[in-house]
Amino acid sequence: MRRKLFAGAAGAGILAMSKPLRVLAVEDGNSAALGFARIPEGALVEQHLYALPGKVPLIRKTSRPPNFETPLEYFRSAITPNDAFFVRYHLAGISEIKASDWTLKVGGDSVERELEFTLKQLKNDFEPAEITAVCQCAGNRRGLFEPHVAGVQWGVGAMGNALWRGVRLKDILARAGVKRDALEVVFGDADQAVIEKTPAFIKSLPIEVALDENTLVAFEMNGNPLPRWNGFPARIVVPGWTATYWVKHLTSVKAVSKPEAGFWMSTAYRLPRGKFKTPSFESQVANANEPITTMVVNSLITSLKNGQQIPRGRSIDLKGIAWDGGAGIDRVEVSIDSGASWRRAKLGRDLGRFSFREFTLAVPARERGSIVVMARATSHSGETQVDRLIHNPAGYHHNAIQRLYVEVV
Ligand SMILES: Nc1nc2c(c(=O)[nH]1)N[C@H]1C(S)=C(S)[C@@H](COP(=O)(O)O)O[C@H]1N2
Ligand SMILES: [Mo]
Repeated sequence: MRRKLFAGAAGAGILAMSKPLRVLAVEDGNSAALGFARIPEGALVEQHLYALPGKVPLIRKTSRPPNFETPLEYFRSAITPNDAFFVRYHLAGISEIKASDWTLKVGGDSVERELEFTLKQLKNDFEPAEITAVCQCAGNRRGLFEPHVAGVQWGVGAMGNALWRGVRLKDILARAGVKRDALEVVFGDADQAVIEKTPAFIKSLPIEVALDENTLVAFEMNGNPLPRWNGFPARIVVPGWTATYWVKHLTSVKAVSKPEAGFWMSTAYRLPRGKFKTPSFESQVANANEPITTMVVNSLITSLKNGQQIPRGRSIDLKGIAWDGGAGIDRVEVSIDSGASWRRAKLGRDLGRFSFREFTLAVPARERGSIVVMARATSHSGETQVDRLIHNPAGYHHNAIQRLYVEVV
């Protein structure tokens, strides 16, 4: 397979190809504008919109590796457009793979036989499968953590929701024959570290999650080939699980009988044990910590900005999206009295339990003064958003309830 680096080799790479910088208006991604506490100095203060090739201007966090966040306005509908979908990479060297050169290798000590598939074979020889699912970085909203934690200082847009289409990973693995001793399935690895010591981006999933009928090797997103920044030509889609497992530019799948021990499993993307009620990735649990797994329930108000003025007698039009780790959204409640009382918002069309779910509620603005507006999502499993942030060292799972102030004038 031929590979070409397109983003890391030269510092000028992305910059040279991109449209000119545009300064982002303060309110666009600013945490205060979204009703979260003021962020530490330097964290989200400097934000610029920047257009990678094939993308609309996104909020730039870092250029090498490319980390770009989706602006709020694109979350006003349940499906995130491909050209506005966020971009997250750990390593600066990203492979540019030609579809005609690409193959997927299937192996590992827990398969009966090694196989290799071209894209054409995957498309022609397997039953197609599709699912609408949220791809959310574990560190989405990290920049809103107080106290501050290190890492990419994401605002609210390190996520997106798309219709993914491809084939089931379980069907691919079945061709290779999975042995009884299979413990995990390991995914790699197309990115190249520019600094040689950085370990390759390799992730694994528990065998039962890899064999779940919803876990896909996807080639399409919203009816088009995956954008190159989002994993062209193929990526893993693990509905409900945080996006760290959604390996892009997938080239290899291995069923193995021992836990994957690389840095990206053993050290990165871990949570203190027992802090969250998400399922455990049992073969990877250590004394103090365990890998992050599924997403926690969350919501985002997309129709209001902090400090927005609303004429008395009009209504406060509350709109937003809610999502969780796969139970599906049961309800979104809204409060306009700092959480003293709650009323149910109307839910939008159900695109499946892994999708964003829109919500709306119009509340009459009867009296002058400032109002605290909050939205709280609850999943079908009864999980609800937290009042206070659950702190953890790497800044994952921020699902504290948003508080926006609006002025009725
Ligand atoms: N090849 C590759 N795949 C990857 C990553 C990466 O660095 N390299 N990062 C993961 C993480 S942490 C996230 S949040 C998602 C981001 O997906 P996106 O860039 O399509 O939005 O990709 C995942 N897959
Ligand atoms: Mo991530």
